[in-house]
Amino acid sequence: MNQKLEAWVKETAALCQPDGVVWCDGSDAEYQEMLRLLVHSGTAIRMPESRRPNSIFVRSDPADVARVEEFTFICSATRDEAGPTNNWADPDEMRANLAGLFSGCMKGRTMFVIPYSMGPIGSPIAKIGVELTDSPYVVASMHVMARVGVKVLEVLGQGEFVRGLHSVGAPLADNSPDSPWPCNARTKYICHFPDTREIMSYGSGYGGNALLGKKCHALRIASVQARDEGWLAEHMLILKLTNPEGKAAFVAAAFPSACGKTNLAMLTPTLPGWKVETVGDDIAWMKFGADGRLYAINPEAGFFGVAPGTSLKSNPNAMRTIEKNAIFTNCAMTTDGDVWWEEMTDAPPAKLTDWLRRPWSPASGRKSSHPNARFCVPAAQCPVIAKEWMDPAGVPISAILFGGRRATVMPLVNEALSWQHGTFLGSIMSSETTAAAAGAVGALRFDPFAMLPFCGYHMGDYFAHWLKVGAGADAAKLPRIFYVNWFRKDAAGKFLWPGYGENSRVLKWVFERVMGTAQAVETPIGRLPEAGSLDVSGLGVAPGAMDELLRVDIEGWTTQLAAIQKHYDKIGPRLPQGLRDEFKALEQRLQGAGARA
Ligand code: GTP
Ligand code: SPV
Ligand code: MN
Repeated sequence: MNQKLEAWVKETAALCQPDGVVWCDGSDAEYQEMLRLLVHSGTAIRMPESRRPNSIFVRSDPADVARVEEFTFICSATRDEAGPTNNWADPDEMRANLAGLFSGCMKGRTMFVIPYSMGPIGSPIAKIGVELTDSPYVVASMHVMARVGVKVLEVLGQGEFVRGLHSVGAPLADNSPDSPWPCNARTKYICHFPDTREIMSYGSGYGGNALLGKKCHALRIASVQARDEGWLAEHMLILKLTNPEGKAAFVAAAFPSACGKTNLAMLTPTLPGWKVETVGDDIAWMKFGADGRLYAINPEAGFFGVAPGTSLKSNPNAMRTIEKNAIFTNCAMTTDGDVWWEEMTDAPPAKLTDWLRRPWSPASGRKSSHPNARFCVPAAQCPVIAKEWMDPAGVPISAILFGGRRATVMPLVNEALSWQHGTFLGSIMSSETTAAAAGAVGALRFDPFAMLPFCGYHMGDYFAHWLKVGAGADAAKLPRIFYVNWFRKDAAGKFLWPGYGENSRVLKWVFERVMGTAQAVETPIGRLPEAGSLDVSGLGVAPGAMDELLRVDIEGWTTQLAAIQKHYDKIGPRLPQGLRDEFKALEQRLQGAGARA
């Protein structure tokens, strides 16, 4: 037994005062026991075995449906270390505040001890954490999303681990009934202590707030470790792309939350002979191999994917992945106990129970599922999971894509001129906000590298880290960087690009650029496909739409400069010189192009 772990569990139990402490072994029997507990307490409904074997259906409290960025804190020693894009709190003050909140917070509940490994157990890239939680829903979800249990403790030995303390913040008085989704509707704190590799999460039981291996550990804490140790912890999917001749390349892509990572990771190409297979759908840890190439692992073991919009048309592989052993949260329920969500089928069912447990019909005039309704399912069940997905050495990355939801300005695809220019493009990423986080939806904001809510330190230092990683590498072996945008709209507000499986056309161009066979034209903003080099055969887009999708919008970019300058001003003096240079160079190229026009 790890002595530091034992002492910490004891100390935490004394503080939180649970009725009992259970060490999770990671067995299937334990998973079944969690499902039983969730059904017994009214949190979950078991789905019919004939429809979705071994699956449950859960509805959360309406006050607990997404990540809460407003209450997410980076408690580094100084405000400056957390930087201008994070909420900072003094670590001592926050500890004192949390000690008050956690005191007695698990009364009437069980505290579960979940040892977990992010990455294949024993892999040199994997990292170990332990989550203490009073939520059986979290235990069940962690079984799916990470490798958990005794086998992790064996590898841990007396080693170091990330400490994650989680409580739903809803102690139970003697014999009082539990609510179906215990949480603290008023008070939530998602706190990170990067210096001591600790996480303390209070008041929410949902997703990234509560499954601490995911965003809290694998991104916020890991980004700090990556900075210190010279690697990259990123909000990226990883896919394997194979051309009709059988040649394969691996691509990583950073899109903000609910901007298409899961969909791209398991896409069904519309181009004949091309194949996409999944390595990961949300997080990539990347390190240089002995051969000088950048290798990526998926630290997770499951998918926690956005349900609405998922259909046999848009993402058949996801639909097949969720046929069994799934946990559904905040979807609608059909009359025969199955799930439904917006766009799952062409026509909605006549009658449903919505995620708020109310009767629903198409005439209700509201959505049946919460927009951030999710499925949680083992990655191994994905019909197109790549055979390399658990390779402890990772997969060599040939291209990195950045992208977001941009109705205007950003073209369908744009290749960076260099690693530094690619880092610049990552640093100026912006996207319309989505339901993955509480707050306004559709508001355009800068979300550099899709890491705005997930970077555990100063964003300027994070940019500098990217430049340093590139400068220290063999340029010929670095992944090429591209900026993509599936979300360009026409004047009527309709998407210009069909997206989903048709994104394989862009992947093909990326693949051929990497292999040196596709032509590009150099423009002031980067390299765009030369006429005819993007495969549009059989693509039914409206006349003129392709021109618009690939237009270099000099005026739009020029207008953008002031906003980028403001964004950079906010980053402040820690903004690296290399990016200031890129900004200047872009400004000059745009001026040149404007003068010629
Ligand atoms: P997180 O799990 O929150 O990190 O999200 P994600 O980046 O994995 O996004 P996901 O693939 O789940 O897609 C989110 C939403 O975007 C879904 O409603 C999709 O239907 C929609 N979407 C995904 N790809 C495309 C696309 O190519 N075009 C359009 N128009 N919508 C897309
Ligand atoms: C995201 O918001 O980027 C997610 C969902 O992947 S959550 O796990 O809730 O962070
Ligand atoms: Mn995500």
